[in-house]
Amino acid sequence: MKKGFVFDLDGVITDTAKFHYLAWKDLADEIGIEIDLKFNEQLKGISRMDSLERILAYGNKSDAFTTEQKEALAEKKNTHYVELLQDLTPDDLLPGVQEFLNDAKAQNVPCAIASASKNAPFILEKLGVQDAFDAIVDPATLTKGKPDPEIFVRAAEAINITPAEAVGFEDAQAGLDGIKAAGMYAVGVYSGEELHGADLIVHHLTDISVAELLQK
Ligand code: GL1
Ligand code: MG
Repeated sequence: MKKGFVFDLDGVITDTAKFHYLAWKDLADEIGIEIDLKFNEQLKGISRMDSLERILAYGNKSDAFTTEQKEALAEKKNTHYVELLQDLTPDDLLPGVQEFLNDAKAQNVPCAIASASKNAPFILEKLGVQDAFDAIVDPATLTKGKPDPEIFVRAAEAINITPAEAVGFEDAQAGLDGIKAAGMYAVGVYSGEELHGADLIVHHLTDISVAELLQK
């Protein structure tokens, strides 16, 4: 029996994964590195600085910038990304999310956010669902990023359940690996790329119910 839900944000609650891609692609272009959607899969779930490092390594430019320059590049990407978020509204919740969260609340099932994004609180507010979550793990307090299970273990702790009592939702392979390594039941939210190791794959949260998942 499961007792709580742990959600990734980008690509699970809302389609902000596309804005991250746009902002990273623009920045990469500017420094002469061409990235595509296939490469972008490797960035999903990965923190801002780690994403930048992966892009630089991909373009053989790992040593081309100082730490200060890298920080400025990451900041530039974020400024662009935050601009792209300005028009987000509750209509941008992915199909079934609002209903699923309402249902969880009605049944007193705690929900947490486990996202590497430092913009998570801002996005949840824009979407009008900040009150649906009992906890948001602060990614700045983590020692390791996804696929390490740390963020998922911390999310379960924050809602007072064990990882074995949690169902985790992810659209990225690194996240799914983290959920499984934490010992949770893993729901993969399919976004066009193959996902491995999920206990269940759905296209949208409309495909499953709170009651059904609590039985897992
Ligand atoms: C960071 C990265 C994004 C993405 C998210 C996780 O978000 O920059 O590309 O990988 O983590 O979904 P942020 O910059 O908002 O902290
Ligand atoms: Mg994601």
